[in-house]
Amino acid sequence: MDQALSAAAGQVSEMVRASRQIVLLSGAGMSTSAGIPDFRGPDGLYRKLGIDNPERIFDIGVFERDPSFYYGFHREFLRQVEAVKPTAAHRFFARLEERGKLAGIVTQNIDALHQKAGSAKVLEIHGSIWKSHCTRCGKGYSYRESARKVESGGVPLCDSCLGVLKPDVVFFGENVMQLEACQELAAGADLLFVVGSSLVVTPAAWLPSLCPGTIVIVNRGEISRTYLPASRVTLHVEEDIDTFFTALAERLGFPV
Ligand code: CNA
Repeated sequence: MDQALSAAAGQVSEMVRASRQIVLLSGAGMSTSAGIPDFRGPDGLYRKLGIDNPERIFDIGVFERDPSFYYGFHREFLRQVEAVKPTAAHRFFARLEERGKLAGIVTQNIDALHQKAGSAKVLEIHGSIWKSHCTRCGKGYSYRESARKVESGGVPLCDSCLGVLKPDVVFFGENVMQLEACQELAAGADLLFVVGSSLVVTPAAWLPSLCPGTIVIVNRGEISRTYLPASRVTLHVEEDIDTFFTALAERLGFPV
């Protein structure tokens, strides 16, 4: 193990031992090693899709005008999500929860990999793909029902009123979910991990500013520091996420 990695794992293991209310704010970088590309990283979707303004995929105005643009992306995303397994980093936080150390997770991800790893205390601030609803009559659809419609091509429509279905994912221009609970979690953290997020998307990017404790960032690549409380960021580990959490878990005596 290289020296910088070993030193960072050693330092953070002491912080974990001393903490009782650990909180994680996770982003798309946490799932890249599972095979789901992030948005803004070097192999991210934005670069791959070559779309001028890729945030349009999750723009509610664009969805309302032309839902087929979104469903072109969604169909591919569903294929990926079905196939993937949680990473070492997801498992690490599930183990912390088992040990009574974790107050909770706020995830910006919509892939449910925290839950697949065994985490129960998960707040999905940007919603998830596990449920959908009709944008006209509000009828709810399970993951299976909507996935079947999506796989058969085109834009999925409601059985009752032929309205367009929309997954319960938060689009740009919509309110995030469970914001108050997310804020409470951040405000009670004695140690906050920010993992695999560029901290560009608000209000998730505001959450670290509420943390009264110490903040550890694990992220390679650029992050926005606009809302980060610099004095509370004890460490920024610019390492591969799985490599770091595997090393940290070994230090703590519970390999993942
Ligand atoms: P982002 O803006 O794509 O940033 C991800 C960050 O992680 C970048 O800085 C990358 O360089 C970094 N990163 C990627 N892989 C690694 C790695 N192996 N080791 C270390 N660092 C790495 O993602 P955010 O989450 O900040 O953006 C918020 C959006 C992205 C949320 O609304 C998500 O819903 C959305 N998103 C989610 C998924 C998913 O559910 N897995 C996938 C793609 C996008």
